[in-house]
Amino acid sequence: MKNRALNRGVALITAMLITALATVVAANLAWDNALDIRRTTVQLSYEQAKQVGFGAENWVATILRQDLEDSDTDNLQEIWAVQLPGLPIDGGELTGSITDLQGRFNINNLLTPDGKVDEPSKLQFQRLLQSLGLDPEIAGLAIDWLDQDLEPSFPKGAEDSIYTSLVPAYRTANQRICNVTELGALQGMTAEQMALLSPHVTALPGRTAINVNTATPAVLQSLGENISVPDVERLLVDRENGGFVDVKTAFSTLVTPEVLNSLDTSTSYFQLKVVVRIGTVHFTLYSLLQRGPMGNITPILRSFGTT
Ligand SMILES: [Ca+2]
Ligand SMILES: [Ca+2]
Repeated sequence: MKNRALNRGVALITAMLITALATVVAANLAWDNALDIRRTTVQLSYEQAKQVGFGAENWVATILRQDLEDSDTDNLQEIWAVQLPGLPIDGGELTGSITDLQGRFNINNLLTPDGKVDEPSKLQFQRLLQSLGLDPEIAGLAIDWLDQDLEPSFPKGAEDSIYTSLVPAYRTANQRICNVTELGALQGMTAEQMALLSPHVTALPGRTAINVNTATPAVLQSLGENISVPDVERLLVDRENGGFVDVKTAFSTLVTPEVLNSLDTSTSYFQLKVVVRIGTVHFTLYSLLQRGPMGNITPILRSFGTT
């Protein structure tokens, strides 16, 4: 009798243990399953958002191609310059904007094609820094970052001898840059300084002209030593209705002949920013688009983000 009761007790405990184990295993399986479903959903949404982003890039290419057929100049009253309002898509929405990058100062203009310092561009960059309340000597640091030699600019420059002594140590690019965020690595450059500078600078392949129809107010002021804030305000009003058509008429009394030759009324480089939201997934596509003389659009640099 005693043995039978003991056996029943053991059987009961074993049954309870098995039930408890089965419950734990089932709960784990359900948890893993839920995570798998979540992961797959996010991955699918991300891929879908990416494809929507590329679709938007294609759409923008059509807009820019058409723009070239319709007009000889590029200005802020044109269709491409209008911020796209939120557009509903399956499971989310799409927003986007196009920026004319030739409305900014091209950092790569600091060097001539043969790698020497381009003095008029250096002076212009110094004026731009000054008008933004930044140290004009940042120009020397930027030139050292780009130029091939390891001789620091005077009076303020920095080459590998400075950067390799930092923690962590790094080296100068010593070549033209393809992303202005590289300027964040310049000696002493802070995030606050970068935030002030970023909207007014760009890094485009080779030397490029500045489009006076889309140039930011600070870039307009940097074009000449004697351009005042009221001059900039007048220029902004003058370009409100379709922009300048003739650069010479509008700028010959304000800038030097060298700068005048570097101005234009149209552009070849645009930056597209597309933000796609599908469910809880946010996908951002930045695409640098080059528009050729026949209207062919080539994406030459893409970067992705999740904010
Ligand atoms: Ca145009
Ligand atoms: Ca250098």
